[in-house]
This record gives sequence, C-alpha cells and structure tokens, in this order.
Amino acid sequence: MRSIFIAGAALIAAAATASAQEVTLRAVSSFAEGTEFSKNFERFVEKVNSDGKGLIKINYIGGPRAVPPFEVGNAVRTRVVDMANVTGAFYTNLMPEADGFKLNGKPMSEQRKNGTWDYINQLHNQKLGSQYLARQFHNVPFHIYLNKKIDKIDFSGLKIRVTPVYRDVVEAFGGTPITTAPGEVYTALERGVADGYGWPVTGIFDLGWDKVTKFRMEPPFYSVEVNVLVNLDAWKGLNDAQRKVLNDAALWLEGLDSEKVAVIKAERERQAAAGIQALDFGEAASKAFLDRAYEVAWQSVIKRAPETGPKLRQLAGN
Ligand code: 173
Repeated sequence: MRSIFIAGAALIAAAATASAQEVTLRAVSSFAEGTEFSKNFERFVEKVNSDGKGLIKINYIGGPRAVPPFEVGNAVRTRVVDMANVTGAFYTNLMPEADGFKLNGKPMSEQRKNGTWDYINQLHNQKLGSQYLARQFHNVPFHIYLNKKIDKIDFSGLKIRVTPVYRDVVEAFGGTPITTAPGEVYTALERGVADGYGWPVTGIFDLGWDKVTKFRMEPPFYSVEVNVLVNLDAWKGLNDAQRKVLNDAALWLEGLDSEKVAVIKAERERQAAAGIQALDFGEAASKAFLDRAYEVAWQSVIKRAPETGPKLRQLAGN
C-alpha cells in the first residue's frame, strides 16, 4: 500500500515536471479572427505550436470579442494576456510615439540591422512592459475611402472615421474626424454618421464594407504596422529554447510581407470590380498630399513625445 502511494506520488511529480517544460501563452488579436490583419498572426500561432511542440504553446483566445481593440495594449502590459497582435495606433494612450511607427516603411530586415527594432523594443520594454517580437505589413499602405465625391483633396464638410493613424491628416485637410474601432465602421457608414473612413488598401471585403463604399482616394500613404507583443515577465520567464521558437517564427512572420505585393494588386482589382472608384488628382496633388500627410503626423508625434519622436524620425529617414 505504502509503496503504491510512493510510486503514485513519484509519477505525479514526473508529470508536473514534464508539463512545466511546456509553457502556454494566452494570446489575442485586436482584429477580428480570420480577417486580413489577424490571418498572418494566426499562421504564426500554428507555426509556433507545431515547431514548439513540448516546449511552448500559444493558446489563441481570439479577436475583439475577447478584448476590445483599444484595450489590447493595456491587456499585454498588465498580463491579462501574455501575447497580442495589435497596431500601435490602438495603444497611443500608453505610448504616444507609437503613432510614429506607421511613418517608417523600411523592411524589417533593415530595421533590425539599423537599430530601429532595438530602439522600438526598448520603448515597449519601458512603456508597455512588453517585448516587441515582430512587426508586420511594412509594405501595405493606407487610404481614405469616401462616399461623397470630392474634386480636389479637401475634406471640408466631411465626417471621416479615424483612429490615431489618420486623425492629423484628416484634420489638416479640413475634415471632421470621428474615432471608432473597426467593428463600428460598417454601421457608421450605413447610417451616414461617417462620410468616409481611413483603412489600409487591403481588408475592406472582410467585414462587408465594399457594400457601403463608393470611392477610394489616391494616393496610398504611410505603412501599416501590426505588432506581435509579448508581456515582458512572460518573455523573461521563457528559457532560451522557447525564446528561439518565438524569435524564429517572428522572422518568418515578417517575411510573409513579401506576399503582400500580389495581395495589394488583387485587392485593388477586386475593389474596382465591386464598383469602388479610384479618385486620383494627379501627380502634383498626390505629392503635396503625401508631403503634408508625413509632416503633420511627425509634428504631432514630436509634440506628444518630444523625447523619443525626433529619434524615431531620424531612424525612419523621412
Ligand atoms: O483603421 C484602423 O482601425 C487602424 O488604425 C488600422 C491599423 C492597422 C491595420 C488596420 C487598421
């Protein structure tokens, strides 16, 4: 009897050791499950779970139904979750300079070499209690989509749905910004609460916005940034082998950006086929728009983050 008890206890202890070696991280996305800006993160989760078998596992809880988009940054900071797929635009309340990441469109291979990744990682360590594991979509730009036709780049009299990404440029061209999470865009357009919205060139079909969109204004501007963050305590709790699984998968995830060239081309064609008309005001107007768009955004970042904004601008080189 006694020996059976001891053997049983030894077995339980062995099982506990084995399971302690495999760490499970809870993860959320700030974008709806299965949509454009969650999809590659979901592929990353699958890769980690297969490459990391027995070492590390990601328990993907899902999208905004789990944590509201503008609260995801804080959820990683406070370790309500261990990992998140989230754009800096959604945590500017905690890190004002996060609004500047969209102004750097250099490939991540270059940003990792020239010190940009390292600097942005330090900012995340300090202000968001997290590790800046990966940044996706450097080569995917944004647009302003409209339901009212304009004959020059002037948003006077228009209410445009924004996040921090588009706020300064919409205001600079005379529009009235209305901030909403992506989940509220469809209704805002359908009800005429908004006359247009900011969004990347890709992804408008995911939530049916093509049905409530008439025009896409040219030119494309800025660079999408959606980051994979890991709570810093969770990161520090991992061993070298576990971190290697995450780092290798992060580099692979950043490499998936190369697929976006073809995706963007297809998406523009699909928008045209859906009757969404491009509004193009020519080269000179586009250049003036871009110059102003970058300038007002940098000024805004530097005003709100005077210590770190100038360094981010220098690293972006624009
Ligand atoms: O428009 C948005 O909600 C937004 O800011 C964003 C940022 C990155 C990818 C997609 C949307």
